[in-house]
Parts: sequence; C-alpha cells; structure tokens
Amino acid sequence: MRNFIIFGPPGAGKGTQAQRIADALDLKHLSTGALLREEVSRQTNIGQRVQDLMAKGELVDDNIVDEIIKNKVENSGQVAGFIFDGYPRTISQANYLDVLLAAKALPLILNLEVSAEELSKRLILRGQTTGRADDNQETIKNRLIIYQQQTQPLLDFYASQKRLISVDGQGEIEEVYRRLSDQIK
Ligand code: B4P
Repeated sequence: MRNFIIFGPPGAGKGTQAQRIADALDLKHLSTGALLREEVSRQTNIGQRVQDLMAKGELVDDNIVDEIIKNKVENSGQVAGFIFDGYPRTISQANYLDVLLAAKALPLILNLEVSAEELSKRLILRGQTTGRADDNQETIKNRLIIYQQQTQPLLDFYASQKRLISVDGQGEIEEVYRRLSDQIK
C-alpha cells in the first residue's frame, strides 16, 4: 500500500493534483473539504454544525474530520492506497492519521509551494466561476492566516521525520503534475 498527503495552503492546487495522482496510481482520493461540503449540501447534522465555520474559513473540529476519515479508510475495501487532500490540517489530526495508518503504511507528504499573491488570485477566480461560499476576499485572508498558524507547523513535523517532499506549485497544472510525478515514480 502507498499513501500520500497532498499538502499546501488554500488554493495551492491540492484538489486539482490529488485527483490526477489518484487516477495515475489508482489511489482512493479523500478530500475533507469535499466531504464536508457534501455534508453541508445534504444538511446532515454534521453539515449544519460546520457550515458557518466553513463559510468564515475557520477549521472544523478535529473530532469531526478525524471521524469522517476513519470511516472512509475503514470502509474503502481493498485499495492500492489513499491520497489525503486537505487532511491533516492540525498536529492533532496528523497524529490521529499516523495511528490510523500505522499498520498499513505511513503517508509521504507532497507539499505544493505557491506565493500568497498567486493563491489569492486563484481563489478569487474560482469564487467568481463556482460561487463557493468561502472563495471571497475576506474569507481567503482568514484562511491564509489560519493556514499559517495551525497547518504550516506540520511541515516541520513531517520534515523532522523525513517524510516531506516540496515542489514548486506555480506554473501550468500539467507542469506541476510532472514535478510531483517525478518525485513519486
Ligand atoms: P478545502 O476544500 O480543502 O479548500 P482549499 O484549501 O481551498 O483547497 P482546494 O483543494 O479546494 O483548492 P485547490 O488548492 O485544489 O477546505 C475548505 C474548508 O473545509 C476549510 O477552510 C475548512 O473550513 C474545512 N476543512 C477541510 N478540511 C479540514 C480539516 N482537515 N480540518 C478542519 N477543517 C477542514 O485549488 C484552488 C484553485 O486553484 C482551483 O480553482 C484550481 O483550479 C486552481 N488551480 C490549481 N492549480 C493551479 C495552477 N497550477 N495554476 C492555476 N490555477 C490552479
């Protein structure tokens, strides 16, 4: 089994690249953002609890996302591996995932590096085309601050364990994909 985490700030291209890597390596793609948005659109209990937080760009409680991931990992049957997208986002989630995967294979972290200016540009463009509730100027600012405070520290955590691969996330989508593929052949 091969497991990966696609990592980076909001707008770095995590969802975009995770889908390609999943297709190429026949991995199960698990995006907590997409799974949470599905809960919101179905107006489940979880959806109702998280929708305001998500619209403001705040992180959802660790327990909620940990539980969602655990269910998906345990109910995916025989798979070649997983690519986690948007998870983990806190040290607590990272520890939880390592315990969950300890008997399988600890994931390698693929980190996309993109400038703050380019991130805002991409998210504002997506907001205009898809109308996603959290892709507006004010929320984007908050998401970037939260990323720096709560998620970025994970880079040191994984680097110290020699599980971190960073690539330049700027340029054409195909170009970024080639950089990632070269690292995981
Ligand atoms: P996510 O859905 O993970 O949102 P995101 O960080 O913006 O990443 P996304 O994958 O959508 O965007 P991408 O970079 O691919 O999370 C949304 C919210 O859910 C969070 O704010 C939080 O509230 C909650 N949440 C999710 N997971 C959580 C967790 N683990 N713990 C707590 N809360 C959690 O792409 C962005 C745009 O850039 C796209 O439009 C894409 O087309 C474009 N793009 C990609 N690559 C490009 C390139 N090379 N050049 C130009 N544009 C590119």
